[in-house]
This record gives sequence, structure tokens and C-alpha cells, in this order.
Amino acid sequence: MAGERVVTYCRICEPLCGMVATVEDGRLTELRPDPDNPLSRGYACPKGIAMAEVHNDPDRVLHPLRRTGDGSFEQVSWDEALDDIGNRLGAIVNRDGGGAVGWYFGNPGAFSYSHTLWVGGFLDALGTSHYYSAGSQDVNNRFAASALLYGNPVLVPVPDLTRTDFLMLIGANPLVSHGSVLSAPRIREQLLAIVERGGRVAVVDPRRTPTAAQFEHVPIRPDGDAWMLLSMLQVIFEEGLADERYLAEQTDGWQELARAAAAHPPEQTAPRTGIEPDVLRDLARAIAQAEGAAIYGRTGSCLGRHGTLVAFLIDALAAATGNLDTAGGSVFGDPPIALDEVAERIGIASYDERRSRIGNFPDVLGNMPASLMAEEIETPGEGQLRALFVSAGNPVLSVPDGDRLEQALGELELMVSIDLYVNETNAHADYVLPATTFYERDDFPLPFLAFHVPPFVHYTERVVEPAGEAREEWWTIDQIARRIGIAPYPVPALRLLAKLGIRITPQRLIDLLLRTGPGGDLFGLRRGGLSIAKLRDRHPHGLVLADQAPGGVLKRKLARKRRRIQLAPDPIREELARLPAAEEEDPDFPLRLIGMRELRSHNSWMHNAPLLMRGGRTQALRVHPEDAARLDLGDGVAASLESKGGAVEVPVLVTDEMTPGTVALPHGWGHRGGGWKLANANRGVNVNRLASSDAGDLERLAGMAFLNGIPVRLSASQSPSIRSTEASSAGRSRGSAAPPAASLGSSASITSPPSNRSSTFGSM
Ligand SMILES: Nc1nc2c(c(=O)[nH]1)N[C@H]1C(S)=C(S)[C@@H](COP(=O)(O)OP(=O)(O)OC[C@H]3O[C@@H](n4cnc5c(=O)[nH]c(N)nc54)[C@H](O)[C@@H]3O)O[C@H]1N2
Ligand SMILES: Nc1nc2c(c(=O)[nH]1)N[C@H]1C(S)=C(S)[C@@H](COP(=O)(O)OP(=O)(O)OC[C@H]3O[C@@H](n4cnc5c(=O)[nH]c(N)nc54)[C@H](O)[C@@H]3O)O[C@H]1N2
Ligand code: SF4
Ligand SMILES: [Mo]
Repeated sequence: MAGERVVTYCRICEPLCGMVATVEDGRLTELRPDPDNPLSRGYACPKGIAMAEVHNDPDRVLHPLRRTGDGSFEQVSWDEALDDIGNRLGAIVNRDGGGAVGWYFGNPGAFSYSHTLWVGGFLDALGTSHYYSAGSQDVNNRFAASALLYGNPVLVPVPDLTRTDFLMLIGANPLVSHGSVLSAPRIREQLLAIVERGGRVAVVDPRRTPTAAQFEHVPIRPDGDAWMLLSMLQVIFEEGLADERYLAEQTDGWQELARAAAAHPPEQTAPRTGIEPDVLRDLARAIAQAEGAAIYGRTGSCLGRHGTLVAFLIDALAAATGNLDTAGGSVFGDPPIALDEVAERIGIASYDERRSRIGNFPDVLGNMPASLMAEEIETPGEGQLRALFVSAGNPVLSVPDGDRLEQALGELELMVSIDLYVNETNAHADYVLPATTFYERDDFPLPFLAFHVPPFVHYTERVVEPAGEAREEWWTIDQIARRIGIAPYPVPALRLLAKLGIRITPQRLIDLLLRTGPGGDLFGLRRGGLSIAKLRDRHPHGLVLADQAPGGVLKRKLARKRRRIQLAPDPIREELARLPAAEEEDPDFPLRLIGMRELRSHNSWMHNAPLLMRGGRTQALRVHPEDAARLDLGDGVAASLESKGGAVEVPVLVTDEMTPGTVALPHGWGHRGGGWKLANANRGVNVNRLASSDAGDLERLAGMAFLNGIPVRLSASQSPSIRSTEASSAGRSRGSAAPPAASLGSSASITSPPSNRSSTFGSM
């Protein structure tokens, strides 16, 4: 194969698989899995391979764009764009203060340490609370729970996959998502290994997902997780299975938690969870009796009405059974940069230190609920949101009630986006500024360091120079900051130094953090310690730091602060008191809508890659055969799906992988109008039109959007506008027409997976 091979890693999702890029004449022409990456060992999924098409996409934005009077965009120079943005932003800040400026930071941003650090610094320097991200649609409840349990939102446990005997997955589908808040390449193999060594993997999910089909499926009613966990605790305390020594030594408030759980025996919660009491008792006993049991919740456990309580109860169950911070249980990473300590020192490890102007929600890591953005723009008064930046995000599709947000965006005085594409959101921006892809920037997996089991670090230089006039986000942020006279640094001391003319780059900052961290070389004082240069020069494939996750990390960290695990903090007590005894039924909306992810989609942004769109695939609503028969809906039939807030028309896919009464529709579709032509040609619908952005509908403790378990009704569509053939091709394409998962053996070719059954296809 011609061209230079450059070793790097993928940054689409959290396993961060090793990649080898082929570079010809300065162009990235091909991506292949890196056989020498010690964790991913030659594995990459179809999205990772297709990233070459995103990178070279003719629809990609490569020059600064300015919106014209008729709503289209024209190319302008960087100076022209930055000067005008600086002037307009400066005028808003002078008039209303920094608190009128906001930022929505999307999911791909989190994969870039420089982007993450400079956005935080920019907003801190402005002194604004309008910081929004994908977190309130994803994981902020998990951070809030950690703040309540451990006093630090960034201390998040991960399942000790290599040693656990019992893994309970709650609302996670890692065979498709590849794992999240957990960086574990080849996760399917890791899960299979648990079973092979005599352990169990139970998957609590309303849908028989590929992960559930492969292991033990425990179907649950949407949003029943809090009741399920309370019942498991009830069984554990009632049957004397609790590890009282662990509880007495390391926790406060466990008796109170036990009393709260006592009110929820499995028989009582069965109507709410849909789980047979015997099944739940068996699960609870198995966890208590396993040598090491790990309980792991992901988005399906986060996006109901009680996400923070659920995340809290997951760790409480681990603590009650002595499985927290111990081998084979839920463990805490101990990476070479102690992110929890750094975050504490520079003041970003915050929870409930500020409240949102609308709805009085607590901040989580400085983030406010993104569902509130529209209302923050619409509502006059002190702190009204007047200028909004959106980087690496598409909230019109990803946040509840995109229609309302879209309207509100039109009321802003200034909107600026930094992105690879003109998407459904930044189509409303005054400027769209071209970002580099991750292959055009250096990276270090700062936010994911503690989520690797075993601990692992990796550094990569950029693989190719930025295409066109694309620039890294931190550079763009720095340029705008200079024009309004601020320094966008995440550390207050650095902002002071900037006043003396001393400026720093993210590359310098990350090296400083690494070298002075627990694994650092202390600038030569610690032999064998790490620096960025050392990682780059000696460990291009990444470096495994230990065979196993260390145990006892939490104990050590809490001891230093003279703190214990809090099992009955006030906000949780109040939340428990608020838990309704029964589900609120509305006969007008008898079904429950949940989300799902697809192997060949990545939220909203990979529908323009031809490799991923092959086979005429489109979005479809999964409906159980019983519900379909009752409603007289067949495969491919167009249906109207309505919630109290909105309606969409979708083709139906009848499948017994659903539980009766529950329907599933993927998010990230509903493309129109932006610059991505192939995506627009396969548009689908925006499921989040059915979700509510009202403050009263958000989860109280972290402002989580309510996206799983939305009450809906379904009927045959009256409109002939949906082509029914699309739906049936959506069903068929899962097995046959999809691109193969890549695996690199001795030859550099992509081989087809051994099986094309939908339960195993391409997920590892
Ligand atoms: N291919 C692909 N991979 C991805 C992404 C993608 O879009 N495509 N997105 C990435 C991102 S941003 C993230 S955050 C991760 C998410 O990673 P995961 O959370 O593992 O991904 P999901 O497939 O959404 O899994 C959530 C599961 O929860 C179930 N569920 C829904 N409601 C409930 C409920 O009330 N209770 C329970 N117990 N389960 C419920 C759903 O059926 C679904 O199977 O995936 C990442 N990886
Ligand atoms: N109903 C429902 N809604 C959901 C979810 C769900 O499960 N159900 N999941 C939620 C979750 S977990 C998430 S994470 C969110 C995602 O929501 P968002 O983060 O708002 O949206 P994405 O679809 O990830 O869009 C990312 C944008 O970033 C751009 N981009 C990609 N790489 C880069 C880069 O390196 N730099 C820059 N500047 N731009 C880049 C892409 O072109 C795209 O426009 O969706 C949430 N919404
Ligand atoms: S699973 Fe796929 S998208 Fe995720 S990091 Fe690996 S190759 Fe990239
Ligand atoms: Mo996410």
C-alpha cells in the first residue's frame, strides 16, 4: 500500500481504539485498526473506518462562513469573521456583562482536551453561568450522584471487567455503543470472558438489544430502575446479605437507606418494574454472594425521571454488598493525572454551587440543563442569554423540543458555531467556523483517563495538517478571547499571568499537568515518570500502566479529606420522599418511548458517510408484535407517534425484541437544510420533538432531560408522505448490507465478521 502509515487513535467514542492512518501527499486516505495497540489489538468498528469519509467529505466546512440576508452562507476570511465576532461580542459584554454569553459544548468536544479546557476557561473568564453541554442529555446525573456520595463529581467508578464474576448492566448496550463512561476496547470479548470464567452478565433493558440477546436479559419497564434497585437493597438488608462491616467502616447513613429500601419489597415494585419478584431476589442474592460483582448503569439508567437517584442507588448497592472500590467490583481509576484533584484545585469539580436562572437547577461541573437554553434566550431580565456559541454540537436534534430551540436561536443577537458541517443547529448561526477533525489535532484522553480498566494512557500528534482553513477550536477561542480582552484559561492563576503578557497553549498545560501529576516525571526528578514527549516518542501505540485496576483508591481519597461515603444525603432523602408509589398512567398516551443506538450512526453526525449509509438504511420505530397487531400496524407501515408535546411520522419495524407497551426510536435523525447532502437525503425524524423542554419535566437533581419512558400513543399515519419501502430496508440492512466490522490480522485487509446475526454483528 502506498503512502506513509501514521499510528494514532480514534476519538469517535470511548474505547479510543488504536488506528493507523495512511497519509499520501499530506492527505489522509485510509484508516485501519492498529494491530499493535495493546488494548484494541487490531479492532475498529465501521464508524472508525468510515471516519476517513467524514474527514475528506466534500460537504465539510473548510472556510469561515458568514450568514447572508437570505439565510445562505458566504465564505469570508478568518480576520473578517473574528473581528466582526469580537466587535459584536464585545458590545454585548459591555452592555449586559459576561453573563449574557453562553456556550453549548457538544459530545465530540469532550474527546479533545484542548477544546474542553479552553471552552471552560473562556466561560470562566467571562463569569457566565450559561454553560450547556450534551451532559444533561447523557451523564450529568452520574456526576451529581458522585458529588453526593463522595463529595467530588469526578470520582466515578467503572466495572472491574477483568476480575468481576457478576456484571449487571443497567440501561447499557455496549455491543453497539462500545461502552461509555468506561473505556474498554473489545468490550464484547471482555464480557464473554466473564461468562467463560464461570461468571454471569445480566442486562437490564426494556429491549432485547444485541447485548441482552448475547447474555441474560432482564426486561424492565422504562424508568423502573429506581424501584428495581430499591427492591434489591430491600432483599439484601432483609436477608442479612449486606456487608455490614464495610458499611460501618466506610459509610454514613446506611441504616437510613435500609429503612427507605424496606418500603419497597420486590412484590410491591413489580408492577412498576415489570420484573418478577423471584428474578429480582435472585439478582440481589447473586450480587451479594459473588466474589466480586459490578453494577454498571449507562444512558438507559440516566434519562428517566430519577436519573441521579438511580446512579446513586447503583453505587449504594455496590457499597451494601462490599463491592465498591474492591477487586472485581466497581473500581476507581488511579490515572497519572488525578483529574478529581486537579478539578477540585481549579474549581471545576462543582455541584450545586450555582443555580440556573430558569427553574433553579443545580449546576453539574458548571453545566446547566441544556433543555433550558430556549427559555433562557426567550426570558428577558438580568442574565438573559443574548450570544451563544455552539461547538461540536447539534442541540436542535439532541436536546428536547428542538423546534422551540430553533425558534429561540433566531432571537439571539449573535450565534457562532465551530463545527465540521453546517448542521440543523448552526444553520441558524451568524458564523460557522471550520474545525479540524481529530486527525488534524494532537490529543491526550484527559477526561477518559480514569475510565480505562486496566489503566492506560495515549498521546497522539496530529496525523495531517488541517484541510483548507480549518483550525483547532482552542485557537479559535483564543482569537475571539483576545479580541474582547480576556484569557480563556481554565486555571485562575494562568489568567492572572496572562494579564502580564504570559500566555500558555493547551499543549504546554497538559504536559505540565502530566509531569506534575502522580505518574509524572516531575521534570526529571521522578525516574520512570511520564511526560508528553515520552508518551509520543516511546509509546506511540499507548501505554498500559498496570495489569489490573487498583483497589482502595476511593478509600485513600476519602481518607485524605476525612470523609466517608454518604448513603443518605438530604437531596436523596427528598428524592426518595418524592418517588410516586405507582406509575402515573395517562390513558391518552398508553405506550412508553425509549431511545436506542445503531452501529452505523453516531448521534447526529455520521449520516453523511456513504460507507455507513449503504443499503438504503433509514430510521424506524421498533414496535412489539402484540402492539402492532392491536394497532393494525405492519412492517414498513407509516405511523404517527405522538406525545403530549409533539408528533412525528415514522415507518414501523415490528420486532419481538421490544417488550409489549414499549417502542424504541433512535435519536440523531431529522436532517434537513444543513450542508450534509447525503444525511438530508435520508432524513428521518427528530425523536426529541416528542420530549419536553419545560423545567417542570426535568429531573430535579441534575436537570437531566426526560428522554426514556416518554408517554406516547401510536396510530396508522393519515399522511401518505412516508415511503413504506424505506422501513423494510431499515430492518433488512442490519444483517446483509452493512459494511463489515474491521479486524486486522496479519494482512492489512478488512475481513468480514464471522456471523451476520443482528445480535453479534460487527459489535466487536
Ligand atoms: N454506534 C454508536 N455508538 C455510540 C453512540 C452512537 O450514537 N452510536 N453514542 C455514544 C454516546 S454519545 C454515548 S453516551 C454512549 C451510550 O452508551 P449506551 O448507554 O451503552 O448506549 P445505548 O445504546 O443508548 O444504551 C442504552 C440502553 O438503555 C435502554 N433503556 C432505555 N430506557 C431504559 C430504562 O428506563 N431502563 C433501563 N434499564 N434501560 C433503558 C435502551 O433500550 C438501550 O439499550 O454510546 C456511545 N457510542
Ligand atoms: N432522544 C435522545 N436524545 C439524545 C440521546 C438519547 O439517547 N436519546 N443521547 C444524548 C447523548 S448521550 C448525546 S452525547 C447527545 C449528542 O448531542 P450533540 O453533542 O449535541 O450532537 P452530535 O450529534 O454529537 O453532534 C456533534 C456535532 O459536532 C460536529 N463535530 C464532530 N467532530 C467534531 C470536532 O472534532 N470538532 C468540532 N468542532 N465539531 C465536531 C459534528 O459535525 C456535529 O455537528 O445526544 C443526546 N440526545
Ligand atoms: S469503537 Fe469504533 S468509533 Fe469507537 S473508538 Fe473504536 S473504532 Fe472508533
Ligand atoms: Mo453521549
